[in-house]
Amino acid sequence: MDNFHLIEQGSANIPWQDKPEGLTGSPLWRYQDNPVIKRNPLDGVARIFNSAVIPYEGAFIGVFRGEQINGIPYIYLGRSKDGINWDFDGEKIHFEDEDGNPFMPKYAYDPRLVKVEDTYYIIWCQDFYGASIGLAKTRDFKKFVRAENPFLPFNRNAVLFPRKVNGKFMMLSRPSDSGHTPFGDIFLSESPDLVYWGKHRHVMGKTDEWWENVKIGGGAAPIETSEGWLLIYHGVTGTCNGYVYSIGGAILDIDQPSVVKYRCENFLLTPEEWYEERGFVPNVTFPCAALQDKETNRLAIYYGAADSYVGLAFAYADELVDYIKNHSVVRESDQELGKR
Ligand code: BMA
Repeated sequence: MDNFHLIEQGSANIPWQDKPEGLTGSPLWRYQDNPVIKRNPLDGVARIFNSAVIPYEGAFIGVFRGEQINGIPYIYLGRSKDGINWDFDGEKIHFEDEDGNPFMPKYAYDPRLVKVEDTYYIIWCQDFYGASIGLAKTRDFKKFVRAENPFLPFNRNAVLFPRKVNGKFMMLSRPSDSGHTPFGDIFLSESPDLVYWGKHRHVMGKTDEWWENVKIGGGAAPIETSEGWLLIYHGVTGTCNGYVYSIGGAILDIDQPSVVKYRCENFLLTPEEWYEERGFVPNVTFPCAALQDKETNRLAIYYGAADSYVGLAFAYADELVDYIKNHSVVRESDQELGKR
């Protein structure tokens, strides 16, 4: 694609494995040595999955959903030189309130990690009288200060944009119920200060494509490109044996991200490998982060697999955007501003 480019530099040393010869269809391919995080990854934690990573001080740092051996999920910090082999802190992240007092959520899962200006934000799902969104900030990955909960219950799958848009913080989320929500569209909210959120807009809903006909939810932080915001998200279908979570892709308007410019009618990745099909919850591929390298257009996508493992998939950003555009079906509700 002529003139296509990523906007942010990213990092030249992101994990990578060359595209397999003869790859057809979706332009995503899996890391051959998946899963990169296996079961019982640290003492007291049975599984790590649905986790997010970011470049930090020439290496990588991440926030990981660690399912403890009592079944309760919390967020653990991990560090890696290569984005593949991870060292985890033995203790879960200790959050505090703005006065420095301990302020732990009752549980915390599906964290995203996004840098906006000079601060790193963790966004996750937690109990706020039901499933809702938690938000914390850190500058040094030592002190983690929780902010006000951005949204009313019930809500899941929130992820910040990596920069302000029109001077405002922007967050995607998926209003839901407190259980295994059988519905759900992606919405956008904006804030001047990360405390007060408003100007809510509908971004996109489930479709009648069979792989995303029950609900959808945000995944990795949107990636800024010359074509718009590249959104890698999850779409869910229901079967006689339960939900199946696939990875989808869309491109949002750069200045009005509630407007969907292109949306891929096909999934980009669906459970096919043993570590995606078999696990604590079978048939789940759940993206939470993507690393990028502007020079080479490389993307490394981290996804949770079967609520048991972390997998890596790769793509060239230009090929991915091309594929989304070439297989795009946008409905009326996608193209609207999302205000009714
Ligand atoms: C969703 C979330 C995810 C999980 C998925 C499949 O509701 O809880 O954390 O990966 O279900 O179990």
